[in-house]
Amino acid sequence: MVNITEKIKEIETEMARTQKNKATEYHLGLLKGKLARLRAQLLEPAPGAGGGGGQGFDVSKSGDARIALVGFPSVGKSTFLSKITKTKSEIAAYSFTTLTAIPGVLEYGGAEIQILDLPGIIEGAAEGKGRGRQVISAAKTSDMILMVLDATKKAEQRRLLEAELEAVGIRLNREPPNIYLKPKKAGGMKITFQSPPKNIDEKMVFNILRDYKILNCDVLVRDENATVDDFIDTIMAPHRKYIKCLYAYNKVDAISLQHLRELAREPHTVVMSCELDLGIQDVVERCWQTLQLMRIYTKRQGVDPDFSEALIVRTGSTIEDVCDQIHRTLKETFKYAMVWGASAKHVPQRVGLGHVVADEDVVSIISSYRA
Ligand SMILES: Nc1nc2c(ncn2[C@@H]2O[C@H](COP(=O)(O)OP(=O)(O)OP(=O)(O)O)[C@@H](O)[C@H]2O)c(=O)[nH]1
Ligand SMILES: [Mg+2]
Repeated sequence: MVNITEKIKEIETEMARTQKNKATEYHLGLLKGKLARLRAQLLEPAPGAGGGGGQGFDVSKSGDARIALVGFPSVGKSTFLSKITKTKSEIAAYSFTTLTAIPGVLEYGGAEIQILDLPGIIEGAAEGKGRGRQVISAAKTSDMILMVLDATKKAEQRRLLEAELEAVGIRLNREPPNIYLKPKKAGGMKITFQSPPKNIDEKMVFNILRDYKILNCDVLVRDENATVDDFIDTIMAPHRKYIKCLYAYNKVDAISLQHLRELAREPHTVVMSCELDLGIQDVVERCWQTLQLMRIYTKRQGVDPDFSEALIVRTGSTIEDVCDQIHRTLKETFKYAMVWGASAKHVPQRVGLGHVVADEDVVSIISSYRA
Protein backbone atom coordinates (compact mmCIF):
# COMPACT_ATOMS: atom_id res chain seq x y z
CA MET A 1 0.00 0.00 0.00
CA VAL A 2 1.28 3.44 -0.87
CA ASN A 3 1.97 5.53 2.14
CA ILE A 4 -0.21 8.65 2.02
CA THR A 5 1.71 10.29 4.84
CA GLU A 6 4.92 10.02 2.82
CA LYS A 7 3.23 11.48 -0.24
CA ILE A 8 1.98 14.38 1.86
CA LYS A 9 5.50 14.99 3.18
CA GLU A 10 6.85 14.95 -0.37
CA ILE A 11 4.40 17.56 -1.56
CA GLU A 12 4.98 19.73 1.50
CA THR A 13 8.72 19.63 0.88
CA GLU A 14 8.22 20.54 -2.76
CA MET A 15 5.96 23.43 -1.81
CA ALA A 16 8.49 24.71 0.69
CA ARG A 17 11.20 24.53 -1.98
CA THR A 18 9.18 26.19 -4.71
CA GLN A 19 9.73 29.92 -4.71
CA LYS A 20 6.60 31.97 -4.56
CA ASN A 21 6.36 34.09 -7.69
CA LYS A 22 4.09 34.69 -10.64
CA ALA A 23 5.66 31.87 -12.70
CA THR A 24 5.24 29.19 -10.04
CA GLU A 25 1.79 30.25 -8.88
CA TYR A 26 -0.02 27.69 -11.05
CA HIS A 27 2.27 24.92 -9.91
CA LEU A 28 1.77 25.81 -6.24
CA GLY A 29 -1.98 25.91 -6.75
CA LEU A 30 -1.93 22.40 -8.17
CA LEU A 31 0.23 21.14 -5.31
CA LYS A 32 -2.21 22.64 -2.80
CA GLY A 33 -5.03 20.83 -4.54
CA LYS A 34 -3.17 17.51 -4.41
CA LEU A 35 -2.33 18.04 -0.76
CA ALA A 36 -5.96 18.70 0.15
CA ARG A 37 -6.99 15.51 -1.62
CA LEU A 38 -4.38 13.35 0.11
CA ARG A 39 -5.23 14.75 3.52
CA ALA A 40 -8.90 13.96 3.04
CA GLN A 41 -7.93 10.45 1.95
CA LEU A 42 -5.81 10.03 5.04
CA LEU A 43 -8.61 11.07 7.35
CA GLU A 44 -11.54 9.47 5.66
CA PRO A 45 -10.47 6.24 4.01
CA ALA A 46 -12.93 4.49 1.71
CA PRO A 47 -15.49 2.33 3.51
CA GLY A 48 -14.11 -1.12 4.13
CA ALA A 49 -10.50 0.02 3.94
CA GLY A 50 -8.48 -1.29 6.84
CA GLY A 51 -7.05 0.85 9.58
CA GLY A 52 -9.63 3.57 9.21
CA GLY A 53 -8.56 6.72 10.94
CA GLY A 54 -11.70 8.73 10.43
CA GLN A 55 -13.65 7.61 13.45
CA GLY A 56 -13.86 9.77 16.52
CA PHE A 57 -14.51 8.45 19.96
CA ASP A 58 -17.63 6.51 20.66
CA VAL A 59 -19.60 9.17 22.49
CA SER A 60 -23.14 9.84 21.37
CA LYS A 61 -24.34 13.40 21.01
CA SER A 62 -26.73 14.64 23.63
CA GLY A 63 -28.29 17.91 24.72
CA ASP A 64 -28.86 21.05 22.69
CA ALA A 65 -25.29 21.52 21.45
CA ARG A 66 -21.81 20.04 21.70
CA ILE A 67 -18.62 21.87 22.62
CA ALA A 68 -15.24 20.16 22.16
CA LEU A 69 -12.32 21.08 24.42
CA VAL A 70 -9.25 21.05 22.22
CA GLY A 71 -5.72 21.83 23.35
CA PHE A 72 -2.20 20.63 23.98
CA PRO A 73 -1.58 18.31 26.94
CA SER A 74 -1.72 19.73 30.49
CA VAL A 75 -3.32 23.06 29.63
CA GLY A 76 -6.20 22.38 32.01
CA LYS A 77 -8.98 20.97 29.83
CA SER A 78 -10.04 18.37 32.39
CA THR A 79 -9.79 20.89 35.21
CA PHE A 80 -12.17 23.16 33.28
CA LEU A 81 -14.63 20.31 32.64
CA SER A 82 -14.68 19.50 36.36
CA LYS A 83 -15.38 23.17 37.13
CA ILE A 84 -18.38 23.60 34.86
CA THR A 85 -20.00 20.16 34.96
CA LYS A 86 -20.64 17.46 37.54
CA THR A 87 -18.31 15.15 35.61
CA LYS A 88 -14.92 14.45 37.05
CA SER A 89 -12.26 13.84 34.44
CA GLU A 90 -8.87 12.80 35.76
CA ILE A 91 -6.53 15.74 36.36
CA ALA A 92 -2.79 15.46 36.79
CA ALA A 93 0.42 17.42 36.50
CA TYR A 94 1.73 15.12 33.78
CA SER A 95 0.76 15.15 30.09
CA PHE A 96 -1.73 12.80 28.43
CA THR A 97 -3.79 12.27 31.55
CA THR A 98 -6.95 12.06 29.51
CA LEU A 99 -6.83 9.18 27.06
CA THR A 100 -10.33 9.13 25.69
CA ALA A 101 -13.28 11.46 25.19
CA ILE A 102 -15.04 12.28 28.46
CA PRO A 103 -18.47 13.87 28.04
CA GLY A 104 -19.95 16.19 30.63
CA VAL A 105 -23.18 18.16 30.69
CA LEU A 106 -23.21 21.89 31.26
CA GLU A 107 -26.59 23.11 32.46
CA TYR A 108 -27.16 26.67 31.40
CA GLY A 109 -30.50 28.13 32.37
CA GLY A 110 -32.57 25.21 31.16
CA ALA A 111 -30.31 24.41 28.18
CA GLU A 112 -28.09 21.34 28.19
CA ILE A 113 -24.72 21.57 26.49
CA GLN A 114 -22.51 18.55 26.05
CA ILE A 115 -18.88 19.32 26.83
CA LEU A 116 -16.37 16.89 25.40
CA ASP A 117 -13.06 16.68 27.27
CA LEU A 118 -10.52 15.32 24.82
CA PRO A 119 -6.96 14.02 25.06
CA GLY A 120 -4.25 16.62 24.44
CA ILE A 121 -3.29 17.07 20.79
CA ILE A 122 0.34 17.03 19.80
CA GLU A 123 1.98 18.45 16.73
CA GLY A 124 1.47 16.24 13.70
CA ALA A 125 -1.97 15.15 14.81
CA ALA A 126 -3.34 15.75 11.33
CA GLU A 127 -0.89 13.19 9.98
CA GLY A 128 -2.16 10.69 12.49
CA LYS A 129 0.35 11.09 15.29
CA GLY A 130 -0.83 9.96 18.71
CA ARG A 131 -4.54 9.99 19.23
CA GLY A 132 -4.68 13.28 17.39
CA ARG A 133 -6.66 12.02 14.45
CA GLN A 134 -9.41 10.71 16.70
CA VAL A 135 -9.43 13.92 18.71
CA ILE A 136 -9.76 15.93 15.55
CA SER A 137 -12.59 13.77 14.25
CA ALA A 138 -14.43 14.32 17.53
CA ALA A 139 -13.85 18.07 17.26
CA LYS A 140 -15.31 17.99 13.76
CA THR A 141 -18.62 16.68 15.12
CA SER A 142 -19.00 19.58 17.55
CA ASP A 143 -20.99 22.79 17.20
CA MET A 144 -18.16 24.77 18.68
CA ILE A 145 -14.52 24.34 19.65
CA LEU A 146 -13.23 25.75 22.90
CA MET A 147 -9.49 25.92 22.33
CA VAL A 148 -7.89 25.77 25.75
CA LEU A 149 -4.44 27.39 25.78
CA ASP A 150 -1.80 27.74 28.46
CA ALA A 151 -1.22 31.46 29.08
CA THR A 152 2.29 30.72 30.33
CA LYS A 153 3.33 29.10 27.05
CA LYS A 154 4.49 30.77 23.84
CA ALA A 155 2.00 32.40 21.49
CA GLU A 156 2.83 29.96 18.70
CA GLN A 157 0.97 27.11 20.48
CA ARG A 158 -2.22 28.62 19.16
CA ARG A 159 -0.94 28.82 15.58
CA LEU A 160 0.29 25.21 15.73
CA LEU A 161 -3.10 23.94 16.86
CA GLU A 162 -4.90 26.02 14.27
CA ALA A 163 -2.67 24.57 11.58
CA GLU A 164 -3.49 21.03 12.73
CA LEU A 165 -7.22 21.72 12.62
CA GLU A 166 -6.89 23.52 9.29
CA ALA A 167 -5.03 20.55 7.80
CA VAL A 168 -7.99 18.25 8.43
CA GLY A 169 -10.52 20.60 6.90
CA ILE A 170 -11.79 22.45 9.97
CA ARG A 171 -12.25 26.17 9.30
CA LEU A 172 -12.43 28.29 12.43
CA ASN A 173 -14.61 31.39 12.67
CA ARG A 174 -14.97 31.60 8.90
CA GLU A 175 -17.76 31.37 6.38
CA PRO A 176 -17.72 29.02 3.40
CA PRO A 177 -16.19 30.74 0.33
CA ASN A 178 -18.57 32.62 -1.91
CA ILE A 179 -17.97 30.38 -4.91
CA TYR A 180 -20.61 28.36 -6.73
CA LEU A 181 -19.54 25.04 -8.24
CA LYS A 182 -21.88 22.62 -9.91
CA PRO A 183 -20.51 19.49 -11.60
CA LYS A 184 -22.42 18.43 -14.74
CA LYS A 185 -22.59 15.39 -16.99
CA ALA A 186 -21.37 17.12 -20.12
CA GLY A 187 -20.75 20.49 -21.71
CA GLY A 188 -17.23 21.26 -20.51
CA MET A 189 -16.24 23.90 -18.01
CA LYS A 190 -17.91 27.25 -17.75
CA ILE A 191 -15.96 29.55 -15.46
CA THR A 192 -17.39 32.98 -14.63
CA PHE A 193 -16.03 35.72 -12.40
CA GLN A 194 -18.59 38.20 -11.09
CA SER A 195 -15.88 40.85 -10.81
CA PRO A 196 -12.19 40.74 -11.81
CA PRO A 197 -10.48 38.36 -9.35
CA LYS A 198 -7.43 39.58 -7.46
CA ASN A 199 -5.77 36.29 -6.53
CA ILE A 200 -6.79 33.68 -9.08
CA ASP A 201 -7.52 33.46 -12.77
CA GLU A 202 -9.36 31.21 -15.18
CA LYS A 203 -6.33 29.13 -16.08
CA MET A 204 -5.63 28.36 -12.43
CA VAL A 205 -9.22 27.33 -11.73
CA PHE A 206 -9.24 25.26 -14.91
CA ASN A 207 -6.02 23.44 -14.01
CA ILE A 208 -7.15 22.56 -10.50
CA LEU A 209 -10.54 21.32 -11.68
CA ARG A 210 -8.85 19.19 -14.32
CA ASP A 211 -6.52 17.76 -11.70
CA TYR A 212 -9.61 16.78 -9.70
CA LYS A 213 -11.06 15.26 -12.89
CA ILE A 214 -14.00 17.64 -12.79
CA LEU A 215 -14.16 18.33 -16.52
CA ASN A 216 -17.79 19.37 -16.86
CA CYS A 217 -19.08 22.01 -14.49
CA ASP A 218 -20.39 25.52 -13.90
CA VAL A 219 -18.27 27.80 -11.74
CA LEU A 220 -19.27 31.23 -10.50
CA VAL A 221 -16.75 33.10 -8.36
CA ARG A 222 -18.71 35.78 -6.54
CA ASP A 223 -15.90 37.02 -4.29
CA GLU A 224 -13.14 39.04 -5.97
CA ASN A 225 -10.81 38.23 -3.06
CA ALA A 226 -11.20 34.45 -3.44
CA THR A 227 -7.91 32.56 -3.23
CA VAL A 228 -6.70 29.20 -4.51
CA ASP A 229 -7.34 27.83 -1.02
CA ASP A 230 -10.94 29.05 -1.14
CA PHE A 231 -11.38 27.36 -4.47
CA ILE A 232 -9.98 24.07 -3.19
CA ASP A 233 -12.29 24.35 -0.13
CA THR A 234 -15.21 24.67 -2.54
CA ILE A 235 -14.23 21.51 -4.40
CA MET A 236 -13.62 19.70 -1.11
CA ALA A 237 -16.83 21.05 0.48
CA PRO A 238 -18.01 17.64 1.79
CA HIS A 239 -14.76 17.41 3.78
CA ARG A 240 -14.85 20.93 5.14
CA LYS A 241 -16.47 21.95 8.41
CA TYR A 242 -16.95 25.59 9.40
CA ILE A 243 -16.91 25.77 13.19
CA LYS A 244 -17.00 28.64 15.65
CA CYS A 245 -14.02 28.76 17.98
CA LEU A 246 -13.42 30.52 21.27
CA TYR A 247 -9.84 30.74 22.53
CA ALA A 248 -9.61 30.35 26.31
CA TYR A 249 -6.26 31.14 27.92
CA ASN A 250 -6.03 29.26 31.21
CA LYS A 251 -3.50 29.64 34.06
CA VAL A 252 -3.55 33.44 33.97
CA ASP A 253 -2.70 33.23 37.69
CA ALA A 254 0.85 32.55 36.58
CA ILE A 255 1.35 35.51 34.19
CA SER A 256 1.75 39.27 34.58
CA LEU A 257 -1.22 41.60 34.56
CA GLN A 258 0.22 43.28 31.46
CA HIS A 259 0.36 39.99 29.55
CA LEU A 260 -3.15 39.10 30.72
CA ARG A 261 -4.51 42.36 29.33
CA GLU A 262 -2.83 41.76 25.96
CA LEU A 263 -4.32 38.27 25.68
CA ALA A 264 -7.78 39.42 26.70
CA ARG A 265 -7.82 41.99 23.92
CA GLU A 266 -7.43 39.44 21.12
CA PRO A 267 -10.57 38.63 19.12
CA HIS A 268 -12.62 35.55 20.08
CA THR A 269 -10.54 35.29 23.25
CA VAL A 270 -11.25 34.87 26.97
CA VAL A 271 -8.88 34.45 29.89
CA MET A 272 -9.36 32.33 33.02
CA SER A 273 -7.71 30.59 35.91
CA CYS A 274 -9.25 27.29 36.85
CA GLU A 275 -6.92 27.16 39.82
CA LEU A 276 -8.11 30.47 41.31
CA ASP A 277 -11.67 30.07 40.00
CA LEU A 278 -11.33 33.27 37.97
CA GLY A 279 -13.27 34.04 34.80
CA ILE A 280 -14.92 30.61 34.55
CA GLN A 281 -18.45 31.99 34.38
CA ASP A 282 -17.33 34.49 31.72
CA VAL A 283 -16.03 31.65 29.59
CA VAL A 284 -19.34 29.81 29.94
CA GLU A 285 -21.25 32.93 28.93
CA ARG A 286 -19.02 33.58 25.93
CA CYS A 287 -19.49 29.95 24.88
CA TRP A 288 -23.23 30.45 25.00
CA GLN A 289 -22.97 33.60 22.85
CA THR A 290 -20.67 31.86 20.40
CA LEU A 291 -23.15 29.01 19.94
CA GLN A 292 -25.71 31.61 18.85
CA LEU A 293 -28.56 29.91 20.62
CA MET A 294 -31.33 31.32 22.77
CA ARG A 295 -33.40 29.95 25.64
CA ILE A 296 -37.10 30.58 25.44
CA TYR A 297 -39.32 29.70 28.40
CA THR A 298 -42.91 28.86 27.64
CA LYS A 299 -45.76 29.72 29.92
CA ARG A 300 -49.33 28.50 30.02
CA GLN A 301 -52.02 31.08 30.70
CA GLY A 302 -52.48 31.68 34.39
CA VAL A 303 -49.49 29.52 35.38
CA ASP A 304 -45.92 30.55 36.27
CA PRO A 305 -43.31 29.86 33.58
CA ASP A 306 -41.10 26.80 33.90
CA PHE A 307 -37.49 28.01 34.06
CA SER A 308 -36.05 24.53 34.53
CA GLU A 309 -36.69 23.63 30.92
CA ALA A 310 -36.01 25.85 27.94
CA LEU A 311 -36.84 25.67 24.27
CA ILE A 312 -33.61 26.13 22.35
CA VAL A 313 -33.77 28.19 19.16
CA ARG A 314 -31.16 29.87 16.98
CA THR A 315 -30.37 33.55 17.54
CA GLY A 316 -32.66 35.67 15.39
CA SER A 317 -35.60 33.25 15.64
CA THR A 318 -39.19 34.45 15.59
CA ILE A 319 -42.37 33.41 17.37
CA GLU A 320 -43.04 31.25 14.33
CA ASP A 321 -39.82 29.30 14.96
CA VAL A 322 -40.80 28.93 18.60
CA CYS A 323 -44.19 27.52 17.54
CA ASP A 324 -42.49 25.07 15.16
CA GLN A 325 -40.24 23.94 17.96
CA ILE A 326 -43.24 23.20 20.21
CA HIS A 327 -45.41 21.45 17.64
CA ARG A 328 -45.44 21.45 13.87
CA THR A 329 -49.13 22.29 13.58
CA LEU A 330 -49.30 24.90 16.36
CA LYS A 331 -48.94 27.71 13.79
CA GLU A 332 -52.22 26.77 12.15
CA THR A 333 -54.30 27.60 15.21
CA PHE A 334 -52.09 30.49 16.36
CA LYS A 335 -53.94 33.68 17.36
CA TYR A 336 -51.26 35.76 19.06
CA ALA A 337 -48.45 35.46 21.60
CA MET A 338 -47.63 37.30 24.82
CA VAL A 339 -43.95 38.05 25.41
CA TRP A 340 -42.12 39.00 28.60
CA GLY A 341 -38.42 39.84 28.42
CA ALA A 342 -35.76 41.72 26.46
CA SER A 343 -37.57 41.58 23.11
CA ALA A 344 -40.80 43.07 24.49
CA LYS A 345 -41.37 46.82 24.11
CA HIS A 346 -43.63 46.78 27.15
CA VAL A 347 -44.32 43.87 29.47
CA PRO A 348 -46.06 41.77 28.43
CA GLN A 349 -46.28 42.61 24.74
CA ARG A 350 -48.86 41.08 22.44
CA VAL A 351 -47.13 39.99 19.21
CA GLY A 352 -47.60 38.04 15.97
CA LEU A 353 -45.66 35.21 14.30
CA GLY A 354 -43.00 37.55 12.86
CA HIS A 355 -41.82 38.92 16.22
CA VAL A 356 -38.10 38.28 16.84
CA VAL A 357 -37.49 36.85 20.31
CA ALA A 358 -34.50 37.41 22.61
CA ASP A 359 -32.53 35.11 24.89
CA GLU A 360 -34.48 34.20 28.06
CA ASP A 361 -37.81 35.60 26.85
CA VAL A 362 -40.94 34.10 28.34
CA VAL A 363 -43.54 33.31 25.69
CA SER A 364 -47.18 32.37 25.98
CA ILE A 365 -48.84 31.15 22.79
CA ILE A 366 -52.55 31.80 22.51
CA SER A 367 -54.24 29.54 19.98
CA SER A 368 -57.82 29.09 18.84
CA TYR A 369 -57.52 25.35 19.35
CA ARG A 370 -60.18 23.85 21.54
CA ALA A 371 -60.02 20.28 22.76
N1 LIG B 1 -1.34 27.41 37.66
C1 LIG B 1 -2.43 26.81 37.19
N2 LIG B 1 -2.45 25.48 37.01
C2 LIG B 1 -3.57 24.90 36.51
C3 LIG B 1 -4.73 25.68 36.20
N3 LIG B 1 -5.67 24.83 35.70
C4 LIG B 1 -5.14 23.59 35.72
N4 LIG B 1 -3.86 23.61 36.22
C5 LIG B 1 -2.95 22.45 36.41
O1 LIG B 1 -2.50 21.98 35.17
C6 LIG B 1 -2.27 20.57 35.21
C7 LIG B 1 -2.94 19.86 34.06
O2 LIG B 1 -4.36 19.94 34.19
P1 LIG B 1 -5.35 18.96 33.41
O3 LIG B 1 -6.72 19.49 33.64
O4 LIG B 1 -5.08 17.53 33.73
O5 LIG B 1 -4.90 19.24 31.91
P2 LIG B 1 -5.44 18.58 30.54
O6 LIG B 1 -5.46 19.68 29.54
O7 LIG B 1 -6.71 17.86 30.78
O8 LIG B 1 -4.26 17.58 30.17
P3 LIG B 1 -4.30 16.22 29.29
O9 LIG B 1 -5.49 15.41 29.73
O10 LIG B 1 -3.00 15.57 29.58
O11 LIG B 1 -4.40 16.66 27.86
C8 LIG B 1 -2.77 20.11 36.60
O12 LIG B 1 -1.67 19.96 37.45
C9 LIG B 1 -3.67 21.25 37.03
O13 LIG B 1 -3.74 21.35 38.42
C10 LIG B 1 -4.69 27.09 36.42
O14 LIG B 1 -5.63 27.86 36.18
N5 LIG B 1 -3.52 27.60 36.90
MG1 LIG C 1 -7.25 15.96 30.50
